Amino acid sequence: MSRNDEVATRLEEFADLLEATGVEYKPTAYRRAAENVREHPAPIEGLAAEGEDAVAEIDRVGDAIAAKIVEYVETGEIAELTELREELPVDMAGLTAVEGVGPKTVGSLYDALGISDLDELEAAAEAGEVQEVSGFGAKTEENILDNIPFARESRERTRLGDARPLADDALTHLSALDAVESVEVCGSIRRWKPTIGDVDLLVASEARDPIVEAFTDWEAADATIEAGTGKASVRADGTRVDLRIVDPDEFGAALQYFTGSRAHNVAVRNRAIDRGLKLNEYGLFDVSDVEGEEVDAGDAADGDAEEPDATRAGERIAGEREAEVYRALDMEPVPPELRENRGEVEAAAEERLPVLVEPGDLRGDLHTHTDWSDGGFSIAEMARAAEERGYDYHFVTDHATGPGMVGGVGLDESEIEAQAAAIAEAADEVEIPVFHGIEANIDADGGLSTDDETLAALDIVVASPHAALGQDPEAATERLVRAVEHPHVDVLGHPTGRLINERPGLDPDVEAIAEAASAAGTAIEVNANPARLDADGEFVRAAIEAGATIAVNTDAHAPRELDNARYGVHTARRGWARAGDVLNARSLNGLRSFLL
Ligand code: DGT
Ligand code: CA
Ligand code: CA
Ligand code: ZN
Repeated sequence: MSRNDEVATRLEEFADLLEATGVEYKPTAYRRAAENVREHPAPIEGLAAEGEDAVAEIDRVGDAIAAKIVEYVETGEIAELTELREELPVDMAGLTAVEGVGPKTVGSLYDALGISDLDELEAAAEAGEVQEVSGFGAKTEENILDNIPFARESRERTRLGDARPLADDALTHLSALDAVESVEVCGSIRRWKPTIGDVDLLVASEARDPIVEAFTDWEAADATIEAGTGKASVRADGTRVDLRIVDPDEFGAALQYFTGSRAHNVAVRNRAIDRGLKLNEYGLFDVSDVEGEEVDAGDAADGDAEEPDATRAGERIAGEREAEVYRALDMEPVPPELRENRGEVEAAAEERLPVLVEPGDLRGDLHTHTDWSDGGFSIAEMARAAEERGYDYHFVTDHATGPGMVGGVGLDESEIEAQAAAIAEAADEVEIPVFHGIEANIDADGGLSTDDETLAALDIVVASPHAALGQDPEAATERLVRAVEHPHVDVLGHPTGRLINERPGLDPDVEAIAEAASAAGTAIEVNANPARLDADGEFVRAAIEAGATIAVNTDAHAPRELDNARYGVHTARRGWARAGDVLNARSLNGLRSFLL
């Protein structure tokens, strides 16, 4: 964590505590200041050393906040914040992770019932005490109880979009070491799961201690959890990062083992046992000549290994390269995204694994925003960013007005019409064609918030749910099916509306939507924003099995967000998507014939 991040986090904590104690306006000022400190290009400790005036030069940082920042950098604490913490000793982050519980609620519940963490909140809600507090009711209490499990889980898992850049940074750091022959991420992050418990790294080297030392010295490491021989764990940005170092000739087997998932590994290991072989993190071994005691006879006899026999006994037949491990088991090498034991082991054995879509297959983005709605950049700036990424075409789909669009963000019919000319003008500034679309809102009943005549004139209509996201599954399914069947809708955008670790979103019958999308010729979006990853892998798989088309879109509100496309592609791969399944992997002509 950079010092800017650290200071911003303190300011945000300050804001929450102020809000919880009933202070008005100030919390907003602290949050805005925090955001700008976090984004500020210069290190905050440098500015603090120059004094309060230098700190107050940061946009939205006033004198009072600047003084607190200098105090923090100089002394490691802010006296007023320390007092607030004593006044309100609560697990703010844990409690506010519950949807519907904000700092103010935390303050009220602490005052009335002394609730300081999730366990106490759950106990009080179960005992019916929460609904007795003024301002709360039975419904609020029920919602709190419903949302606690999600909050617990979200506290334990990191978004892929936060963990992946961290892992990439660790890879860069480790691969620069002379003693390192290979380095890879493994675990859930290599499988591109939307959330990850911890980051797993694997290094191939003859060396041990110097690598452990370099790892614990990694700039992003805030604390060392353990540093052993050939193994170490650190905490970085609040996430645990595990490193294992193995000999180069065992790297492939270790990579296979530590990539998981556990269920995939059990299935692969059982295939090995069926062939008289033994697979573990050290290699694939022929154990037919090994005396009974050296092999775990139990596993071999049962033909079912929940846990591997972790010895090097037997004749090693593969281990240096991961692909060889699979091939020696008469399987195609299985792409990490598929390793969830959902039929990939059988498919690999029968050589019918799909050739999955790759990041380089995308030819354009079908869902992007500009400063006409809530984006931060002009049409031309966004189009240029698409062109710079080598895309063949670019689609602008600003928000239409409607439910969930607060503060006049969305465009009404006349503004949409006016935007057409602006798009044509911006298109002159780039070499690639720029198209005019809209992100329409799907109302609670499945209708759209924009009239048909306006929609008919556009190049593309992405329709997405933004409000009424707590609907029951039946209503959600009906709503989304109706939207998919709307004659002008081309793409169903972020179908569930989930925000990972923040809100669960809709829980529709994905098969029903997949069938409807296939029949109507509407594509289902994989929204690549790492806070969304929506549709997820399972939804994508249902869509493809139903014969529907997928679109991988970033929903970018800024040029750099176009780089999130990789998260969408890997999510689509988790759903077994091939390039042919992806609408924006098509040429402009192919795309046009779909949109007509
Ligand atoms: P996560 O971190 O919760 O998102 O999920 P993973 O899959 O990264 O799990 P993690 O970090 O506990 O372990 C990484 C991989 O290593 C896991 O997918 C399978 C393998 N593995 C680790 N420990 C064991 C074990 O005790 N038994 C088996 N069968 N596999 C293990
Ligand atoms: Ca992990
Ligand atoms: Ca781990
Ligand atoms: Zn949206």
